[in-house]
Parts: sequence; structure tokens; C-alpha cells
Amino acid sequence: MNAREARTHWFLRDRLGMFIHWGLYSIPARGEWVRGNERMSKEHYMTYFDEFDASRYDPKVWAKAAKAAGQKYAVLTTKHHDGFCLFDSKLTDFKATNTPAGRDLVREYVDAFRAEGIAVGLYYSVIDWDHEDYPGYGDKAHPDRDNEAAKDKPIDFDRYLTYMHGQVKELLTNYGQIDIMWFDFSYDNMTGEKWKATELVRMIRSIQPNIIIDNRLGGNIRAEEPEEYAGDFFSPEQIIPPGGIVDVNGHSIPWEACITLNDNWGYCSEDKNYKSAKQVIRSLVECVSKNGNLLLNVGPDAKGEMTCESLNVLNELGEWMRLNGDSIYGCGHSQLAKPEWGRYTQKGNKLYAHVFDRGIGPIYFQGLKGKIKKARLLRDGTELKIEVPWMAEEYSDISGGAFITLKGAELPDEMDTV
Ligand code: JFZ
Repeated sequence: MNAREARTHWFLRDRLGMFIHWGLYSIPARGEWVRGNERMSKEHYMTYFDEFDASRYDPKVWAKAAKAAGQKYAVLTTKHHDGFCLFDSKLTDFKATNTPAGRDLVREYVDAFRAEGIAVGLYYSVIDWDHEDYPGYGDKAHPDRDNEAAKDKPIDFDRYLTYMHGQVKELLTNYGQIDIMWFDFSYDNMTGEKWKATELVRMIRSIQPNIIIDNRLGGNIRAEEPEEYAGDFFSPEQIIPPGGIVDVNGHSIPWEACITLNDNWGYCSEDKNYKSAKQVIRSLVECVSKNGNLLLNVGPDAKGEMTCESLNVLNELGEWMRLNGDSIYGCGHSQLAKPEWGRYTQKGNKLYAHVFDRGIGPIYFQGLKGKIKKARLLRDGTELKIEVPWMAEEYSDISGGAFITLKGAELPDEMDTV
């Protein structure tokens, strides 16, 4: 087992996490890019800082929702691109402790999730629209991108790097064991050593030797010998890679699809385009069947509450996970080809058949004739009959397969019958 495999073992077993995007942008409620997208002035944005009171922020409630949903780890935006810190950084005044909230909100998050036995991850944006030494003018991602006044302003990017490294050090020193460091994100020439990434990663691992890091500091995690900063897992966003993620030699590497529940990461009051629990469950199964994880996002509102729609999906997901979690945790890709009626996940010699879609009659398992010791309905343990319907032997194309019969009462769960 190499170092990355040892570090990511728990992560690949746990499979399902909660992503949380929350900050000042939750007040205008037009998504976490609102300051950049609307080229909002600092003065305007400070009106949100002056009113941010987090009055219904109770991360114990979030942690209980995550736990009930079957989520085993979480990742919170400690600082997004806007530069606002939910934690009590000594290196800036632009932080939650200076708002009406007046508390270190990261501390409460870490304590609450850890108390529920959920692994703790910290999202940290290396992009920073607030820091005076972060390049603004001309940068397509920056609110000051076409602000002429910013054009000739000299910046000292090394000062920003000292600040950024210093904040990461604070996050990894002041809150006990941190399980995931989730950086966001490199682009154009702002990548790799531009962030002094090797030095940064060495510092991180010296403080938190077991932490896992995403791949958004740059580098090529798929290479034969990835850079030291290339990360422990690949983070595709809003897509599930059709063939999973493999390295240059075709070996599976750890990955995690991060997916929004509606069409925004940060709270967006008008966005009601929520995915159904059925879509989420089937996407989770798809990830696991391709050796990947699902990091499911919620965007709590200005006061700190998750939306009803999000909580409803998490509830339904949790009910399905309670009965069927054995087909997710510790499971991965099966050598068997994807069946017509759904997907397989596998753990050792146990094959989990996720039946999404079937017509009438028994379910066909290609290539498994004589190889199935027993078959059970996962949700309640009911015995299922393995049988060969009369005449089946006469069809050569099914001669190597086995059939399992579901009786009327065992017919599909709306989400996924396993
Ligand atoms: C980033 C953020 O900009 C976004 O607000 C959110 O936090 C998300 C999880 O991460 O979005 C990205 C980052 C990288 C790419 C696309 C969106 N990319 O490389 O294509």
C-alpha cells in the first residue's frame, strides 16, 4: 500500500459526504459568486458583513442531518473566493468574529460534526477577491477585473502567499484533527508552484500527517509520479466521469464527484430546481460502481438554516441508506459488466444488484449460473429464489446466466431495489 492508498482508505470506504457552501453571499442569495458576477464593490459587499448574524446557525442540527442521511464526512467553506473567513483568523479583520455573529463558526462546525462521528473537512479558496495583494485587474474571475483604478495598483503576491499559507496553518493548528483539506482552485497560470504548493503541502502534512488533500492546487494526479502537491483525490464537479478516474496506467485513483442539490453551491433563493432523492441515490450508486465518492452540496440560508427542499432530499436519502447502506459503504466497482436493469456494486464476494428498472419476470444475471450461493433482498433480508425458468436452458445466449425471481411484494423500491 502506498502512502496515498493508506491515507485515502477511510475516504473510499465512507463514500458519501456533505459539502456546505455558506458565507456572506448567503444574504444576497444569488449564489456564492455574486460579488464577482455582479462586479459588486467592496463597500456594497460590506453591508452584508455588517448584518451577518448567523442567528439560526446551529451546526449540531447540520451534523444530525448529515448523520441521518448516511453522510460520513463533511466539507465546509471556511473561506470562499470572496475572502470572508468563517473562522477567527489572526491575519485578517474580514472574519465572522467581527460581524454581529461574533463567533468562530468553524470551531462550532468542527466540534458538532466530530461529536456525531463525522470526518471533518475544510474548504479553503486560494482565490481571494478581498486581499489587496491578490491580482484583480484583468483576472476574469475577479470583481475588479475591469476596474481601471485597479489597473496600475502594485501588488506584492508573496505577501498574499504568506497570508494564505498562514491561514491554512491556523486552520490546521487550531481545530484538532482535520481529515480533509479541500482547496479551490487553480486556473490559467495560477497553479502549482504559483501557490508555493510544495512548501504548502509539506507544511500541511507536518501538522496533519493523515490529512487528505484534493487536486485543485494543480499538478497532475493521474501521472506516473504526480507532483507532491497533486493531491490525494480527483474532484470532478457536477459530472460523474463515465469510466471513473484512472491514472496513466489505467489504475483506479481516488475520486469524488461534488454535486449541487439544485443549480447553485451557495444559497440561491430563487433556485428551486432540486434533484430528487431518486436521482441522488442513483448517482451515488453510479459513483460507487465506478470506485468514486459523492460529495453532496447544501447551501444554507443567511441565518444558517438548510432549505426544506434540501432537508427533504437528505431525509429520503437517509431512509434508503439506513436500509441499503451495506451496498455503498466499503463497496466499489464490480468486474461484471453493467447489467441492463441497473448497476452493480461489490464488496469482496458480495455482489449488490441495484435494480433501477425492470419489466416483468425474473432478473437475469449474466455469467453467474451456479455461482450464486444465496440471494437476499437487502432492505429486509428476504430470501429470493434463484431459478431457471422452464425453457431458459434452450436459449444459448442466456445459458451462462442465472435468474432471480422477485415476488409481487418485493417489487421495486421506487428509488433502487438492492
Ligand atoms: C469552484 C467554485 O468557483 C465554486 O464557487 C464552488 O465552490 C465549486 C465547488 O468550486 O468552481 C469551479 C472550480 C473549478 C472548475 C469549475 C468550477 N473547473 O476547473 O472547471
